[in-house]
Amino acid sequence: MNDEYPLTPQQISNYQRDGYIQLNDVFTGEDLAAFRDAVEAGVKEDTKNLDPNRVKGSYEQIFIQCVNLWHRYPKVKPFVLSPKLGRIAARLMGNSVRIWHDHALFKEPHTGAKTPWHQDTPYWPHQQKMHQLTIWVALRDATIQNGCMSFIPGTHRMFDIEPVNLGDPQDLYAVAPQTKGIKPVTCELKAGSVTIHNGMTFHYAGPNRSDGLREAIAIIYMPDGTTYSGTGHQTTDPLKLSVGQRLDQPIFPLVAN
Ligand SMILES: O=C(O)CCC(=O)C(=O)O
Repeated sequence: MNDEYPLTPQQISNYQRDGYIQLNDVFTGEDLAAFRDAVEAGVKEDTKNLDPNRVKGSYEQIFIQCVNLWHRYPKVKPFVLSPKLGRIAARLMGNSVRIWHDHALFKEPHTGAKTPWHQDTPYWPHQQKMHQLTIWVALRDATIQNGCMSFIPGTHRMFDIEPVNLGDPQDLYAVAPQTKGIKPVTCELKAGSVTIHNGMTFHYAGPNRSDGLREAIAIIYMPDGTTYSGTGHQTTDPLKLSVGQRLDQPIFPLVAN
């Protein structure tokens, strides 16, 4: 789990050009099994009191989302804070990186709705928005049938687009007409492989039409030195930060230089 992933200069420049990249076999064998078991156990515990027959709102139909599992589950923590993932993030970003947060994203069989096209960084209370990135780890195979990720290359350079409301999305071309004509790329992943996207890159995942859960955990990194913008977010609201304050509190640990 702590070995160095052999990221090549070509992969780094492809990521910087396209705003996303796929890396295969980042976790394999016992490490993959331990990571998956730990996240599955955390999601099970977090959701144990939910009524399976409840009426789900439109956001909840997209996926079961459990934020910051690493805070609550000691077996998840070494994976989320792993130097291996941190080094990948730091090399792609070209900066020291802090954890912004993690979230397990489990799309339920048959009922899991699509994840609409969106950019991430506009949702976050950060004053700098260019370099945040997400490592999205497939804990089981992610396929077109069960809702793997797609990306629109180059859209990480498109700023000033209104954030998409995931629960009530508008058509992509209404929100971002400048994406017309750019062909999306869909990335099927074997379990243990990852996609990595810049927080400004438009991405999407289809509905889960399979019989099993689509199980992924997304770990989000921000450059060391990122400062607070003052807008609301569940991770920063309890901290009572001032606008302009650095996000360097213990819940945002530095994981790689
Ligand atoms: O897992 C999904 O369906 C979407 C994930 C996503 O939007 C993200 O990781 O930023």
